[in-house]
Amino acid sequence: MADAKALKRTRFTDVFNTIRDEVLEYVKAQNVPADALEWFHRSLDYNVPGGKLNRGLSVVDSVEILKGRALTDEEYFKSAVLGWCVELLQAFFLVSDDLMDSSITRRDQPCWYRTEGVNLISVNDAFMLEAAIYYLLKKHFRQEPAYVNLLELFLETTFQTEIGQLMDLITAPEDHVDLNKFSLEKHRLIVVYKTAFYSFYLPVALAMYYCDIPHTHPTLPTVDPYKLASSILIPLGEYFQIQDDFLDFSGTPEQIGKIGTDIVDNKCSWVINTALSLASPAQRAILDENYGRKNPEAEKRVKEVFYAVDVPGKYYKYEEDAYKRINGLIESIPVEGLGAEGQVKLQREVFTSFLNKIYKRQK
Ligand code: GPP
Ligand code: MG
Ligand code: MG
Ligand code: MG
Repeated sequence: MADAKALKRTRFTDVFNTIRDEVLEYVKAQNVPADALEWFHRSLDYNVPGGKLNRGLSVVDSVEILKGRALTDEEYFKSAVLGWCVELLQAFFLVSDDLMDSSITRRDQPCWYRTEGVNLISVNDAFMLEAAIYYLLKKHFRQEPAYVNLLELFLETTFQTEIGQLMDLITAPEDHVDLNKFSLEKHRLIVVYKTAFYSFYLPVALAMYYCDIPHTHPTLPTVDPYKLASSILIPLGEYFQIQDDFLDFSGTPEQIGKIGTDIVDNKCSWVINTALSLASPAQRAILDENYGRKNPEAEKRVKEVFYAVDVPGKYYKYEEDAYKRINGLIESIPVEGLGAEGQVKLQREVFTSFLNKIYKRQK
């Protein structure tokens, strides 16, 4: 089992080497100097392949489940290219997010902007990671009927994520802490936009477009499979970001590969919102005085309140409830799949496979 997983990763990572070289070839053909080419090469290697690859692999897994058979080499390669496009989008977001969140480490290494000689050049590096997506889409999908759908999906999802990031940032001003501005409703809105669309809906919808699943069909006039997919994947994404918020506070850097910054950054996270709903007036006063302050002692006092009101207990309960609720949503898809006769159908397993990748995750 573990071996099958490792093999899957290796096959997928092999495709990264191919697409990275294609992108670099393109840049080289513009006659850019060797130092610029080498810089972009380092940025790609440093920022793209080192994560858990859940999003990228989910594109490939979803295509396989939808087709209901092993993929041909060409189908595998193309699905993997789409998967790497999602990972490139993620790299673009993370390089930018770490700068905006003043983060220290990511994926067990210093954040890119903190490495030797990079700093604000990372803004341009992030743009180039994004641009690589559109180069690859054009190169590999220009001739396919799904091309415009794939393109629009990347563009729309990027916009949604940026809207989410804006809400995340302005709800967490650096110089003014006001916990009255936080609420679980606000949190939900932020995380759906900043995380759920790009991390969950995007990989599955890409797989569906690649398999030419239509939005509507004469034999299913009322159900749009993309809408149904979204109605499951957005709650799944919300659950995932709540895990991210919880791990930011409770996980060790060795475990999660990054140093949590949410308390110091004054973030409207699930953890602070949960603690606010449980705190006594005295505990509330400690949170008001110490949350969002750039000092380790204050951060420690906030964490003590989080433990005192048993945020971890609340979280474990939330996780069980979310798992059950999402499984219930998945059951809204007919057992035989949803779609027109004789065409590729949306299957429950697309969602259970994604859910099981993240259930009880520790990093
Ligand atoms: C996760 O937030 C959301 C993103 C990484 C999207 C960023 C979007 C941009 C348009 C830049 P997070 O800050 O909680 O993630 P992490 O904990 O990994 O830093
Ligand atoms: Mg961050
Ligand atoms: Mg952030
Ligand atoms: Mg986080």
